[in-house]
This record gives sequence, C-alpha cells and structure tokens, in this order.
Amino acid sequence: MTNHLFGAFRAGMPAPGRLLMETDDGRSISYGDMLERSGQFAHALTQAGVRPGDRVAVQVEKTPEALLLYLASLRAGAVFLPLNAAYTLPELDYFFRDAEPRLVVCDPEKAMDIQSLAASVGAATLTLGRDGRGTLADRAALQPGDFADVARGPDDLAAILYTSGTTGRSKGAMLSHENLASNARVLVEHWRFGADDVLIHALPIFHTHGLFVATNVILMAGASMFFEQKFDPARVISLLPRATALMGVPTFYVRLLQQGSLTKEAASHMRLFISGSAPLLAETHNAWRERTGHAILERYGMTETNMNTSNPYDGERRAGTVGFPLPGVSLRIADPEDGKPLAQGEIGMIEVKGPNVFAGYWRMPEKTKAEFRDDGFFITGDLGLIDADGYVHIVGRGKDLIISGGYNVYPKEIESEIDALAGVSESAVIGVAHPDFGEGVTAVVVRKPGSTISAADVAAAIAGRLAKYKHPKQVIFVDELPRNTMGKVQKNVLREAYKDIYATGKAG
Ligand code: MLC
Ligand code: AMP
Repeated sequence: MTNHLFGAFRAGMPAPGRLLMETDDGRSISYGDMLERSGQFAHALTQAGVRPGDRVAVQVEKTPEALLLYLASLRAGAVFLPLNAAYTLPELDYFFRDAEPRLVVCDPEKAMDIQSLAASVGAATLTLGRDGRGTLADRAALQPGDFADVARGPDDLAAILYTSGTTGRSKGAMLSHENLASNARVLVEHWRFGADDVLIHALPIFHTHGLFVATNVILMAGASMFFEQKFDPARVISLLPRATALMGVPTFYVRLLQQGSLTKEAASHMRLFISGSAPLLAETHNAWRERTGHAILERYGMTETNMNTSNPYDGERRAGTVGFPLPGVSLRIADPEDGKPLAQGEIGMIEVKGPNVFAGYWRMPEKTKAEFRDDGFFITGDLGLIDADGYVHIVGRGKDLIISGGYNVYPKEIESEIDALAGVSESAVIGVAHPDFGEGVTAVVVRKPGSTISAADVAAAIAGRLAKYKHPKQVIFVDELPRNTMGKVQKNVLREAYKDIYATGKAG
C-alpha cells in the first residue's frame, strides 16, 4: 500500500527541477526541494515521537516550511491539525484538550505559553517561525532527505480541521486521504489545471480554501504558485502578468477592484479567477467582468465537505449562483425538518453526498449522526434552491453563522463571552452587510440596570479571549432585545434595524 494522498501528488509530479513555489521574499522551491525537505521534516516528526494516526497540531505563520510540514505530516502518516494564527490561548487550550495531539508546532514567540498548554495534554512542542526557522526546522536540517512514506489507505485520516458549532463547542472535522485526493483530482480536471499553471496563493493555509483547494490542486497538477505571506492587493496585481490563476474570498475581489491598476491589460495573461468561502455579490462579479474582461468562477464548499459545486469552466458562469454539483457529488434540496426532497425551484436545505464528504466529527458520534440523513446525505446548514437550468443558488443559512472576510464566526461563542460580563444582562450577535468583509460582526447588548458598561469595556474584555476577526466591529446598546411570542430573540429584526450601519462611508 502506498501513501494514498501523497502518492497521488507523486504521480503528478513533474521533473525535480520544476518550480513549485516562489515566495514574496524571493525564494524559489522546486519539486525536488519539496521532496527532500518534506522528507527531512517527516524524519523530524518521527523522531519527535509522532506515530501514524497521531495528531500534529500546528499554529504558525504562513511560510513554505509550514507547507512542508503539512506534507511531512501526510508522509509520516500523521493527522495534520492546522490552527488559525489568530487563535488566543483559551481557544488553543480547547483544541489541544479535544484533539490530544502528540506534537504541537508553534511560533517561537508564543512557545513559552503554548508549551505549558501542550504539556498539560502530554504533547511535545517544537517551533517554526515566520522566517522558517525554529527547533523543528533545526532538527529537520540534520535529517536525510529520503523518507519512506508511511502507507496510508483511502479511509485513513489526513487532517482534522475545527469548525465552530452553532451551539456548544467547536467540532473537529475528520478528513480522510480520499476526501482530499478525490476532491483535488476533480478540481484539477474541472478547472483545467496543468503543469504550466501559476497560481497566486495569497490565502492563509490553516483552512480548506488555502490548504486543500489551492495547494492540493497545484500539487496534483504539478503546477506552481506565487506563495504570498499575506494578501496585498497591489502586489497581487503586479503578479498578474506572470500568473494564470487566482483563488480568493470575495473580500480579495472587492479590494482588488479598489486598485486603479486593475485593468484588462493587467489581467490579460490570466486564465482563471475563482471565488469561494462566502457569497460573491453579483455587483462584484459584474464590476470585475467590466474591468478585466474575465467572469469570476464561483464555487461552493465547506470544511466538512471540501468543494461541492462549481460554475462551469466553459459555459455561463452565472453571477449569484454557485454552479452545478461537481462530478461525483450528489446534491439535493430537502425539507429542513424531515429531509424529504423538494421540487426544483423550492428553497430548502442543501444536502450532499460523495467521496468529498468527511468521515465525521472527532470523538463526537452523536453530533455526527445528527448531521447526516439515514441515506448518507450530509446536512450542510445552507439553504438554497436549484433553478430551471440546474444552477445551485445559496439563499441563506439555516445555521446561525456569520462569514466575515471568508472566516466563519459563530454568534453563540461571542454572546457567551459578552453575557458573562458583570454589567451585561444579555446580548445578540448578528452579521450586518459590510462593504469590505461581506458581513460585519455586530453585537447588540442590553445592560444590567444601573450598569454603565461601554463598547470599549466589551472590546477590552474580549481581547485575549477571542481571535481578532471575531471581535464585533460595532457594539450597540439597547434597552431590550426583540422577541417573538415564543420568547426567542428575533435576529432578523435586529439585522433589518442595523442593516445600514456599515454602508460605504460609514464603515466601522
Ligand atoms: C482581518 N480582520 C478581520 C478579518 N481579517 N476582521 C474581520 N474579518 C476578517 N476576515 C481584522 C484584523 O485583525 C484587523 O484588526 C482589521 O480586521 C483589518 O485587518 P486587515 O489588515 O484589513 O486584514 P487582512 O490581514 O488584510 O485580512 C483580510 C483578509 C483575511 C480578507 C485578507 O481575513 C483573509 O485572508 N481571509 C480569508 C479567509 C479564508 O481563507 N477563508 C477560507 C475558509 S475555508 P485591527 O483591529 O488590528 O485593525 C471555507 C470553505 C470554502 O470557508 O468553501 O472555502
Ligand atoms: P467553513 O465552515 O469555514 O468551511 O465555511 C463553509 C460555509 O461557507 C458554507 O457552509 C457556506 O455557508 C459558506 N460558503 C462557502 N462558499 C460559498 C459561496 N460560494 N457562496 C456562499 N456561501 C459560501
């Protein structure tokens, strides 16, 4: 048996001298370098006690070495567990306790604090910094480059990615080698990636979009990428003449459109612009087409399922839709209550099934069971419809979720923090249309009688507890929250009342 996912990358690998990535600080890494250095990193993992099936939790900045670590983890048969670099210590504490990693790799600047959290669950700690240096890299440098990939079958776990829950704790989505391999293979074909493609990779690599969709597609196609540490619109435009493809969240496209240097000419070498992770406004799609002559290809996915649908490569890329189910993916619109399939054109729950769909939530069999129908369809929590031409439209969310700049934010988590403050009676956190982030996290708070708690007090209390992107962009105080006859807070009423607070010119 081979290593299922890395074996698939090997099968598509071009000559060792071919470029895999060029970084923004001018480094070039070839496929041969990648093989050798990920082999060294795999030896270092094994030497640190990582055995097949062990979790390797990683909270580091985006560097080529961080990507080599992902590949090393696959090759060593471990389960890669990437964590957003913005997560705070209390957030990390939960992930470590739940996942029980064998090894934690973190930024050297945070090592003191993280080491004690890791030690409390019996994990060793190694470091990897934003310069690609640290104890892990030092150890790897002493290792030989040839590593015998650990055999892994299609159903073995390759990664766990945490997704926040509507209620309660974050859940670890277990992704198998075949979940990732099958999806990457389909996307390479569907989006026509080949060895001559050059992708602008400016996404973070701790989520499905940047780690799997972008990187796995490039590796599977034997292509190359500009590997950017951060998304910088002016820099992305300067790379367009040497690139062929860009993958981004809608905020990328909104910010690129603000650059005067974005012209048809600048984009003339590009083959494909792809958007996902959050809804792309039709007005952004149209403005992009007008400015560059390209129709952005929008697709739809999620952590648990990888990519489910995509607009066509040939044929009409229809604004405001996420296209058709990808080959091998079954998608239906069902009654949210009983799962009965609905007629074409009706709005209901989007449910999916296929080799892309995850293996369940880590150590949560009950939660896993609750999110699948008896016939194996996964209940996405997204509401949608299929139009007369077969295009899937996402029209809303059945889950109480905010997507800010492509990051998921669950209101419950923030409400719990705010409600715990001494001067607060209760709160409701909502997403409000925001010109840059798509939705802006907004807190509506009721003070306790006599309390003078301010927006700054709320912000100060949350700092250090929740990652920055989850912080409310505005905190609004009200006398009471609107409720329906059942006593449930009417978030739709709040969303309507505050819908203009971030309107252009007033953005907070
Ligand atoms: C940064 N900030 C955010 C934010 N990103 N606030 C809300 N939402 C976000 N997404 C905060 C910063 O901490 C900062 O706070 C302030 O906003 C301004 O920061 P910035 O410099 O403008 O942010 P920047 O670093 O440019 O980041 C914006 C971004 C980034 C859009 C480039 O958020 C990003 O890379 N998003 C991509 C997320 C992603 O990859 N999602 C895929 C999930 S997978 P302050 O107070 O310090 O000023 C998935 C499945 C699928 O969904 O289908 O793909
Ligand atoms: P995540 O859990 O971070 O993987 O986020 C997945 C969620 O992002 C999905 O359930 C959708 O709600 C949303 N999403 C992803 N792509 C799109 C898209 N193209 N349009 C609208 N929503 C999307």
